[in-house]
Amino acid sequence: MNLSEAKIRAEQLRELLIKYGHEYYVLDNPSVPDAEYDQLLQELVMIEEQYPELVTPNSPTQRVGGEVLEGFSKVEHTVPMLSLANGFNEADLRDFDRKVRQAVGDDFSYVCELKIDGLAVSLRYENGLFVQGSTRGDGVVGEDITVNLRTIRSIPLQLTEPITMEIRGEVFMPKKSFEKLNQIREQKGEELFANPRNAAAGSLRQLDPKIAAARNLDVFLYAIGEVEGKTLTTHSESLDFLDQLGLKTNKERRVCPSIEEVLTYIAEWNEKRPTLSYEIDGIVIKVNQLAHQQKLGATVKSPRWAIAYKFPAEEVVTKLLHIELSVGRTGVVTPTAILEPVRVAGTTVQRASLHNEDLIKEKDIRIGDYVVIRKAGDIIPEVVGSLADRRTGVEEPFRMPEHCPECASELVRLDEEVALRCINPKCPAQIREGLIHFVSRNAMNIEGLGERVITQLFEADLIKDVADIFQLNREQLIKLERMGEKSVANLLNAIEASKQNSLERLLFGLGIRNVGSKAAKILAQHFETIDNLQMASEEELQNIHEIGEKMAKSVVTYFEQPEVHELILELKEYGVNLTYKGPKVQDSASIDSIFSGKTVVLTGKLETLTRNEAKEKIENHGGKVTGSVSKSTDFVIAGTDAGSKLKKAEQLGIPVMSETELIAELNK
Ligand code: 0OX
Repeated sequence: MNLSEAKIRAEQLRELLIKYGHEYYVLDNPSVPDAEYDQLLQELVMIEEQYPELVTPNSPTQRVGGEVLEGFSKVEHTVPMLSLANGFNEADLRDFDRKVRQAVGDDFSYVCELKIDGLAVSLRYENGLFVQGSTRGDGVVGEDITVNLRTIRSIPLQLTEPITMEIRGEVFMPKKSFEKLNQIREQKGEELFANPRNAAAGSLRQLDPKIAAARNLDVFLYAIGEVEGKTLTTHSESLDFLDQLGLKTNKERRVCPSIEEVLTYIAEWNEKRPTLSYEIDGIVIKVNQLAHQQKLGATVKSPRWAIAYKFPAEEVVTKLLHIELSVGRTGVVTPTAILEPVRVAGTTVQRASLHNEDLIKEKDIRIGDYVVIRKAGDIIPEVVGSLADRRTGVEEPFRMPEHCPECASELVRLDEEVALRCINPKCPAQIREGLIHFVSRNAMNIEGLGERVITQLFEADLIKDVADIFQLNREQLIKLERMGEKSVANLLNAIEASKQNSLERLLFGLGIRNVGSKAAKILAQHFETIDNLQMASEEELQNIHEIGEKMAKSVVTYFEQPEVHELILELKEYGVNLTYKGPKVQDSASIDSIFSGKTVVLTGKLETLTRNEAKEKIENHGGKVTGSVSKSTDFVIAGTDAGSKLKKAEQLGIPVMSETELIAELNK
């Protein structure tokens, strides 16, 4: 075959492969056997190998990129990706319906859609070509995962029209693929994914597109963010338009003339849910008329024209084998139900927290009982109650012990608390849990130093308090289980790097009673050094707006302990930073700036500042930066290529500033 023959054949093959691929992956209705598709694809691969100049970026052979990324870059969503408000029962839905009616009258319809339990993504097509795909992120800025999205066969690389648009949808992993993936992971001794949603999220987060390609992900598209040169009047029309462009939408959608039909749709799908090949966690109800959507608008977080009805969590019955006790960092003793393993919401559950003795009594849960289990928020297993009529007489009521299961000292009930505590400061369980907390993500964030390694180090007597972490050495670490030279080197680097953390991480990590991560930040910002904080009186602490009496007392009591003085000296000696490094704050009302107390929206590309820098600077000048323009916006900062936000600001008569004007104001 010469070049010109090859060119003609390659074009033919591409056309056929795109058609068959669309039938197979998008319409789920193939017209040729799989073997024929594979044969044609193979033929195209060979032609492209022989004549690399014939490869086009959107050839069906070009889905999986060869390079491994170093990280994902950030993508700003020109139209924010809002999330949905939730409803849990009929009353919530009728309430939603009443509010919609109040705003737009009675002349409208709803569209009901299955709520796919996956990951929201945005796809950008330019002149019909897929150019960029991103995650939702915080709704304003997401991550560029184009290379992974290109591997999803149901995402066309080219639309049927040369249109420029941005669309949203949900990437998910079918139930069967999830089960297969977990089976393989189990055989390889790898950690299992908790549910298809996590598996899909984990796959899209891979830096090597080959991994995502092997994961059999799929997509349903359900909204248009922006479109050029096309006027649409209803949501159902938009979805039909997506179909026409070759994009995959969910076919179970239904236009419902009133809330009554919406309720019928929900009841139907509540029954039919198990028959689906993918997971759904509810039903999305949207006002169909786009003009009405516009009129209803959105709150900061979610549109007022849509609501997600969430299905009640799946409940299953299993046997409570026994109750295990564990001692936490603060000495609280928590009972945990050990269950006969049971599948619920996609995973096998064998443990569930029972929280405290009162709750066990209230629910009349006895050891040996059959109990009802569900997952709260579809993640954390909980015991709903017991089935008293299935008792045989051998079940035993549970009593909390009087002594700590780890150190045997007497347990006490402090103040009015329901929890029982071990108050022995030398209790090994508390020390170990405290160390685990110290290195955790929101505290010192030492990667490679998780629960398993800390427990080993603690049991080998290599660390007794948090300061000991900073004098660990290679010889000690290399002896631990599953620790090679590389992990040791990485761990020592991570420990070294953590010494530079700003003070709030250390403060939170120390586990001072009542001081959470937010309070730690306020204290660090206010006092700047640990020495200043250590000298602060209760009164001084309480003078800080966000610090109450209880927290002030805990802080003073903590720093009065001689062991704490010693610990701080040791930390200093090891070179651990004990000062605050973040931005200084002032009371926003007292700042002399035009941004003081004002709400600001950033849009378009900034040239000099990054978005985060601009946000931080505006905040340091007492302003608040939000994602979308509304009547309560005071200023809009418009960079280049500013889109719909700028338009809206102009419509609402909100002052608009350029980046140069912003910088000038910030420098005043
Ligand atoms: C889903 C789903 C999610 C568009 C406007 C706000 C939310 N998980 O299946 N979101 C939406 O709608 C967006 N629709 C859906 N079907």
